[in-house]
Amino acid sequence: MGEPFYITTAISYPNGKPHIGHAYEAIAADVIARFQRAMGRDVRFQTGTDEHGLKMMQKARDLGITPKQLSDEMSSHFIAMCDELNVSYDVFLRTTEDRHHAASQELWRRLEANGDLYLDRYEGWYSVRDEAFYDESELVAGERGEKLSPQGTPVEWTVEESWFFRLSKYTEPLLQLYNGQPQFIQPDGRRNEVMRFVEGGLRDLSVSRTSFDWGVKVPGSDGHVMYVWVDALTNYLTGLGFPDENGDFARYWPANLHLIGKDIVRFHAVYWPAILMSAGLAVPAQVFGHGFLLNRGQKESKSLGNVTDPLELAERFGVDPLRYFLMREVAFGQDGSYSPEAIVTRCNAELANSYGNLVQRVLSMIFKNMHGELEAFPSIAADDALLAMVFAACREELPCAFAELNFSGGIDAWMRAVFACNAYVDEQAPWTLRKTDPDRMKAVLLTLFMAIRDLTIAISPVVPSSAAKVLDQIGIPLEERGFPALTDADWFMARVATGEKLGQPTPAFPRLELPEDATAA
Ligand code: ME8
Repeated sequence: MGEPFYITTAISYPNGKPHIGHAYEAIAADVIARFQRAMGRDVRFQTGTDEHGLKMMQKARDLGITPKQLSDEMSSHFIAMCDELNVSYDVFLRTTEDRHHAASQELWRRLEANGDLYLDRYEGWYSVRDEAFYDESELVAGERGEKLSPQGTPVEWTVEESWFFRLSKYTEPLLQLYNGQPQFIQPDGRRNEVMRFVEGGLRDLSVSRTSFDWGVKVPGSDGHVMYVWVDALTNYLTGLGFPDENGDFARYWPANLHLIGKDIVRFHAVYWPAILMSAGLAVPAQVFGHGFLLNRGQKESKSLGNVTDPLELAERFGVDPLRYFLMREVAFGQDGSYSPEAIVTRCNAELANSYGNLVQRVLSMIFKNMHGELEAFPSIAADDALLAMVFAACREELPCAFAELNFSGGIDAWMRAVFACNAYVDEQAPWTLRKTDPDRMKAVLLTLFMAIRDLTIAISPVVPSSAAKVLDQIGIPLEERGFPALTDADWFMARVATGEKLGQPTPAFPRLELPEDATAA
């Protein structure tokens, strides 16, 4: 078994159906999980839903149902979204599960045993939408002069008895963590923001609520439920079997990567490591705050009427084109914009025309002109140069970029290799060689066959079903579809030795049509 790799997404609030931001995060995490598996790692991939707190309670009240009914109904949409988008999670965790309550209470006891919890009164601002406490100094003025959170959400003055966590005690240990483990918060811009916030000094954090009861009960403190973020963050431990520290926990903790959006970096990069330190547990290797996805440059909101159902997009354009677009178009870490036109333009130019056509043309020519038969062939310098270039892109450039979560950069290197293959086809003109030099035509087509296998393995984490379709058609065994297989110099002769012929290919990357109702960009 390979070295363990534990990756998590944020757990989403199921107070409505999933939106495009949820799909974006799930897809990005899935690409990482599939990439790491293809690199030979033993991946554990967890996602889920964050079902407690005031936001859920208020939404349920508005709908006239219980918060449990709301979370049961809505979490099923999040599970369906992951399944539909081919997200290969190992654990889908719901925070209303009994095992999660038990894990959160055990973590709480540890903070208490370490002397880090005390009872006091909270007086301050709270945003239900962000489920976050804010200092007066952080608030901004709204259009009508009203106070808003730094995220632009309404805040309310809250006064209640509350347990506090001695966050202030962890100011120095946190700064040491950021300095000693510079990759802990990524990208760098977010790291700088967090460091400035912590350097300003930390206040103790209110970690329980008494004005409602939809949450995990505080052990031994009647009337208190945990602040929703305390139990939410604990999900990363629950899914590994905590408080049992053997088994999965021993194997996968600390996490290699918490993948989250930029709005919740503070919870993951400040509160979470402090809580873990207090509980005597190791801190994760990295928290990565990705950017936000905007609809034609605008934030989606019900009032603007521009909320997109990610499953509708997947249905219109296909799951793999949507995944490709999201990973290719947006520089990961920065905000990005999408529109139906942009999806169609990008996917048609790259997936359908450049790569899909290459695959379809080459496999058709092998089928028609060589009866689908593969055989040993003498290569010339141009063939070797092409394969060396493709190999470097697929085995070095793309994996190095993906390991650093630079997806658009990795795909860019891959695209350059696809372009090189297309230029080679044009230069070598196998359709002319068919008459003038049939042996040379075979060498050209078989060189391209080898290149297609490499290109397809490399892009598999991004477009898993379409890539599998190509690899099935060209007869690559399941266990030879990872990155290590690319270094196997004898694979082609082994493939020839099977004697298996190629059949008539069916296109794996069809061209997309812009739906008629799509408005102009
Ligand atoms: O924050 N583009 O849940 P959530 C990209 N329950 N990502 C987006 C986005 C957008 N437009 N909108 C939201 C929560 N996200 C908490 C997390 S974790 C212990 C608890 C991202 O449903 C957001 O940044 O509001 C977060 O990472 C995830 O979607 C879930 O957001």
